[in-house]
Amino acid sequence: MKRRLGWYIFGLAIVILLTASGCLAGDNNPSNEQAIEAEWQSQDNAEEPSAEVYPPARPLVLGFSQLGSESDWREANTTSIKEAAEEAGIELLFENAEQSQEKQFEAIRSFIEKRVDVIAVAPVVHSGWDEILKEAKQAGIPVIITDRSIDIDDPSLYVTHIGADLYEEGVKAGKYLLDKMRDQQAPIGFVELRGTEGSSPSIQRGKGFQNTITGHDEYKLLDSEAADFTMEKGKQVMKGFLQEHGSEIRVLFAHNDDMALGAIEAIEEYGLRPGKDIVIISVDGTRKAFEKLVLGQINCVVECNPLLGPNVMQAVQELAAGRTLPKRIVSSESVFTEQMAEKEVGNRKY
Ligand code: GYE
Repeated sequence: MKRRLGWYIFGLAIVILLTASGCLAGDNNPSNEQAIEAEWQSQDNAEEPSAEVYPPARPLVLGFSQLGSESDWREANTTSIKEAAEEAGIELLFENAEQSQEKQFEAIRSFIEKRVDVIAVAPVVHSGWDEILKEAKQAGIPVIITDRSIDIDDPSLYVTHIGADLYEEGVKAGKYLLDKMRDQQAPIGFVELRGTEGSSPSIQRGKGFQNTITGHDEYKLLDSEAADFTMEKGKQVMKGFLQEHGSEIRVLFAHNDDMALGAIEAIEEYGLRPGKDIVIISVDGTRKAFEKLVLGQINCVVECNPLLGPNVMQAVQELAAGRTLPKRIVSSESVFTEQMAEKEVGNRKY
């Protein structure tokens, strides 16, 4: 009897010991780290969102490659991304490439190395993304393209593109011009300040505008040059246009507000009245451009919304929950004329 009791106590002690060390818990009760790993693996395989694995047990990590800081639009975009990440409780790794695609590649590679959950890229130029996105895909990290679009053979290399319809912005600018100048005498000489060479907003806004006025033979393109979306370069290039073509220039189409603001300075210094002697159309809708609209120094601003942060963070969370995103998420935008400016200027958030 005594011996049996002895064995019983011995056995009980072993069971207690093993339970405390976790050995008897087996696969159904993994350690914390294993649990997180398992959670993410099951999300990877999940077809449908699964209630048990979401929200995850740790903050999501987003690597964001911003293309630069060339304009007020870009500043607003960066702020929006940072604020929205904080609000959503997403850990943000932020890299500014200062207009270099090579630096964007480096940033993306560093995100892959750090095994972030999602990568988002605002691509400086339209082409050349195939190889780097293959690297991300091979690492199993989903990529969101935001703001500018890319030209790529295999669209499975990114999950979604969140941003404006840049071609449509050019169309809107062209339509405004046709309406504004419908009673004017030919020829109507115009100049164009393009954005960064090879960037999708410059390519697409330019095409949209051109295609809209094609067939209207009263329009004569006097000059078109890239001014990198900056105010400084906008002023410098406009100065050159004025020296070359003087008062033949009756219209300026600037691919963004910053370049238009620079051009306004050049036009005033040349002794002409912006918005009167030269009709000015630009894109973005920054507060500074609105102030010029109110003064009648810009005639039309086509809106392009930089506040994409909340959309990007939502996409990150949807991906983490295993949901499929639409391939294209387009932000909605308006057109503002001088007449509307006074009422709207107070509402501008950027
Ligand atoms: O219009 C311009 C900026 O990519 C849509 O980039 C964006 C453009 C924006 O620098 O101001």
